[in-house]
Amino acid sequence: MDAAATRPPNDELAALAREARWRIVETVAASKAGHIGGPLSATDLLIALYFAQLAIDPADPQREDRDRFILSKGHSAIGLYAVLALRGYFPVEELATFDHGDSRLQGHPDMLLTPGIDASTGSLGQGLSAGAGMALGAKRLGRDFHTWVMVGDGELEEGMVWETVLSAPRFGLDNLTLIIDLNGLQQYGWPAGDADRFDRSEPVGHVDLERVFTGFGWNALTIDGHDFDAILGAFDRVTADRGVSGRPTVIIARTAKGRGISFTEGTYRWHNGVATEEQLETARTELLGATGAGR
Ligand SMILES: Cc1ncc(C[n+]2csc(CCOP(=O)(O)OP(=O)(O)O)c2C)c(N)n1
Ligand SMILES: [Mg+2]
Repeated sequence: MDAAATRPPNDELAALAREARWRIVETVAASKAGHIGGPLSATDLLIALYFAQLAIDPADPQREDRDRFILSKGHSAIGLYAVLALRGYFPVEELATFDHGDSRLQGHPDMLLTPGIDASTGSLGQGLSAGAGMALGAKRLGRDFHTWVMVGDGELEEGMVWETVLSAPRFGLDNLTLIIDLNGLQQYGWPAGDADRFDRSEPVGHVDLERVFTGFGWNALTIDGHDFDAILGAFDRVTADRGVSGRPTVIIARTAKGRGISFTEGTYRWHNGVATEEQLETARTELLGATGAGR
């Protein structure tokens, strides 16, 4: 199914994103371990991809001509699992097994275990190379699917990312799109000086990413990664460009780490973490309303 042809209205996407955010924080609390900040910054982008863009069929996760999505920032797996569950790949109740030894939903995505996962990730830096391979394979075999990869901004410190940034335009991969979840924070941060090891400064705050990617031969768009009009507009430009420019596109999505919950938003302290009962109640009220009616 081509999701772009039958897009839900933005308020529906926003409601799904609130539900996904609730599932993320609730699931990690129940499993007593997991990441929060990265999954929450990526939620709106993931919802937009899975409900309004990707040509996929949850009933047939291995369909050959499906669009591919690789969560290169694999530590945000619970965000992807929540969205896959809401999209119908597996029951929402299965989220309760997250990170258990015998679960299909491991702490990092496993393409051999979980329906809907196209690449196993978690060791940062590798997803874009895998995605370029898929996109190149599609070109060589004359297949019409699109490959999407999401990286974190801290992940851009991994050298392997740049090997593919350099080579993808030479292969003419206009069927490959990179989304950068530019939330301004990683796990710790850069040292400000000897006395202060962790100043939590932006990983790539000193870089003009649009200029860098354009210089390497990519199309580059910068958007607000929490604004569905902006996200879908960028997706439309990617679609319009397929088979036209011969260039891959990067969508530089400005986001907030921990987005959507007052005590997690904008702080490295919730890179990972387990909410208390009281914090869960706050999160539920903020995301779903006092009655949970937002669900
Ligand atoms: C190769 C590698 N080094 C270190 C880690 C540990 N690690 C997990 S998440 C993370 C920070 C990632 O920051 P960013 O890419 O900005 O992700 P986000 O802010 O979206 O959580 C680190 C260092 C890892 N998973 N892989
Ligand atoms: Mg980050």
